[in-house]
Amino acid sequence: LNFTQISSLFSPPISAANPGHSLLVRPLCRGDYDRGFLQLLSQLTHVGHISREQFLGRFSSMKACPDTYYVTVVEDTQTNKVIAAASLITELKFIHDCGLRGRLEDVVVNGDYRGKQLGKLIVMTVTLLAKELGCYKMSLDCKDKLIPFYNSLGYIDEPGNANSMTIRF
Ligand code: 16G
Repeated sequence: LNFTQISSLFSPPISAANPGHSLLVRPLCRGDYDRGFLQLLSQLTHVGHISREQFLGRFSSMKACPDTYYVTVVEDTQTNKVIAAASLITELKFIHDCGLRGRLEDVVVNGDYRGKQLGKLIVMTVTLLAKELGCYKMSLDCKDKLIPFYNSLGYIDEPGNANSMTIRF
């Protein structure tokens, strides 16, 4: 997986550097509290009522773990809104020669922006980042209906290893 191979997945061609008119791919920043980041996440799952202080506190806690939380967003600079997001979380391991595992989390695209390949773009951007950081694999959990989407981007159910299990608290 390299930049050329990734570019060939997009038609018309877009990239993290050129995501489309008035769009910008960048890391999450503190000001995104006011750019609708949490409202965007609520299109994925329950978010709750998070105050500015809570948001900034969580942001600082993530920053305090260097090289771990790569929360990536797409901003529409015309509306000043965050309209897509995806996170890469890296996990330090002993296995795989003290390797690094990547986890793809909290992928969401604003429903009003469907059909612009932004889901593909943001997932491939953080996937390539995981590779560049030296992760030996990247994995995700998703709803059944999204399996074809992730398959199209190279994610597979590994034979004999395709179980995702949960305990809810
Ligand atoms: C999906 C997300 C996961 C998110 C979860 C929230 C991806 C690839 N997967 O599984 O990151 O945390 O939904 O659902 O974006 P929950 O509220 O049921 O935990």
